[in-house]
Amino acid sequence: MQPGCVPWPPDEAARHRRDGYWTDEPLDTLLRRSAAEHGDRTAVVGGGARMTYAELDARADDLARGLLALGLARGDRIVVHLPNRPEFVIVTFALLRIGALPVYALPAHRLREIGHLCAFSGARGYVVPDRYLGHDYRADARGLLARPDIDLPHVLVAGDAQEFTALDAVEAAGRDRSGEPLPFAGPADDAALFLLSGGTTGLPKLIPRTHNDYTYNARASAEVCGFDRDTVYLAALPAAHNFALACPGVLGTLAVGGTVVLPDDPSPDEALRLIAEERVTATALVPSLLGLWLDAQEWLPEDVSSLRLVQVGGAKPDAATAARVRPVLGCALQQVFGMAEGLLNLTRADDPEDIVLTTQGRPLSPADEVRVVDDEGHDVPPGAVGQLLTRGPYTLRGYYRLPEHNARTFNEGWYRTGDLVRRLPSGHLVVEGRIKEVINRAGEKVSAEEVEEQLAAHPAVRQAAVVGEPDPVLGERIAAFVVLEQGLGCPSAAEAGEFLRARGLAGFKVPDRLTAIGSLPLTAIGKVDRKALLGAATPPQPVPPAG
Ligand code: OOB
Repeated sequence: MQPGCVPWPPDEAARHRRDGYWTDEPLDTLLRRSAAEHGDRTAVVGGGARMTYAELDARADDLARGLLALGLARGDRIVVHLPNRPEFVIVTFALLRIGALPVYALPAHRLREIGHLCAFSGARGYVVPDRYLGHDYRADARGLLARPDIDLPHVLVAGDAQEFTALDAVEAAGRDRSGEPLPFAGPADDAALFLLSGGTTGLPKLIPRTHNDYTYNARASAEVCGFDRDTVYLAALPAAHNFALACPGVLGTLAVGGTVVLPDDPSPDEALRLIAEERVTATALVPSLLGLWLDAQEWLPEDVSSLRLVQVGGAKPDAATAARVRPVLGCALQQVFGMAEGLLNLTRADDPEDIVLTTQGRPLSPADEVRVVDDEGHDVPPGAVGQLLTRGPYTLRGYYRLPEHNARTFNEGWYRTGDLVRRLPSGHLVVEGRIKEVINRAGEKVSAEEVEEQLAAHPAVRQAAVVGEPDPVLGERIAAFVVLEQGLGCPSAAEAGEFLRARGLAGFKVPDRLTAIGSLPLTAIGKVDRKALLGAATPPQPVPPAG
């Protein structure tokens, strides 16, 4: 086991093997098998090119040999900061094939998040595009190299590498070594890659996903979603996020011989155009993006007749938006309540319509264990709201290198999700809220603590508290409350945003609203009373005109 990772207890591991959930194959085997079976079918479309399974398999091998020649080795952690481009897929399989572990950053992350990921994981490599959506990622690399606590021997760039190493050149060097043996990519109960947690603490935590658990995650969700070789999956969300990576996402599609389509930009127009052009059959969206797609399709319809399934998850959609999917897009809706930590809940194709519209699904696996508990950890009566605890064949047993946090978050393997749910007799879950201090802004998870810490660094701010207030489009928006230093004026939300971006914080964490208050309300035990702030966050109702 990779040091810093927590294994499943031997008896549970034995049970998951016996029951067929764990097959002891390295994760990259899913591409090997598909390449053997469907070599000349199209695996990936994107970046203006199409790649067959045979080509993808060969390119991943070439890059793997090139990476070995560069000096990367099994067990190395590599921060992968790539948007949805074919390189994302090639780099993923190349790393898996040499036993190096991708640490997946989101394209929107900036120097602060990336610096933490590199330092905390002890990364030996950083993989970036040259530019994406107006941002120059090579500048981030320079920022990292300037930090004394980060020793990053390899920066690899997809595109114009400038002073760094071009990914193309590494691949070409590997091609010259074709035939040289690749190391064994397993063992399969070891970590294969790291996902980022939605973040309750100041900085993202690393979630080790093993070959066994993640292969099962991808294959089982592909099966539940009816994916097969005729599936054309559009990765509309970042492939670096669990939902689009393996639920079933990119990996689930490749496991069954389907085609993955990677859009050049994340706009609804580009996505709808690609659906028509590539005859896309399935995709995954967060509720706010779904709303934009529905509006766009109503305004300027594209031919979306190929669509069979739209998954929506990451946050809870309102029932009215959910109900528009069939009439506007002409396909089935599936709700997905998942987490990078593991457990996935999905509605099924044969669920009654009201279940699909109003619940967030039921667990993927017969081996998923779910409890709903009160504040004391006792199971609540059937149908009552409580915190969701879970364990199972693909839910982590501990975050990477955080023993103290793990001691609080896990109990006999049960992971405390921080989500409040209600369980129906059918086993479907309805998400009713959360107790963790996370803001879910358009499906992106923002740690209140992290934004508070960063705001408090502003010279005019003595104290800051941040809450998620309801928003009709985003689900929640970020509302910040600040207590000012004596005699100093309050920065506007735009100024505060500039300040936070300049500190290297991802743009999606910047407060949408900022209000100065005299003091922060406290609870009886002296913690900041977020509920009271939430009351204050609701904008005053406009007063109707007199008469
Ligand atoms: C997905 O994963 P993460 O790790 O970004 O966020 C997990 C958290 C959950 O604990 C829950 O608080 C929230 O996001 N969430 C939902 C939800 N899906 C996720 N809340 C309400 N309704 C839903 N449908 O977000 C994720 C991972 C895999 C598949 C889908 C989503």
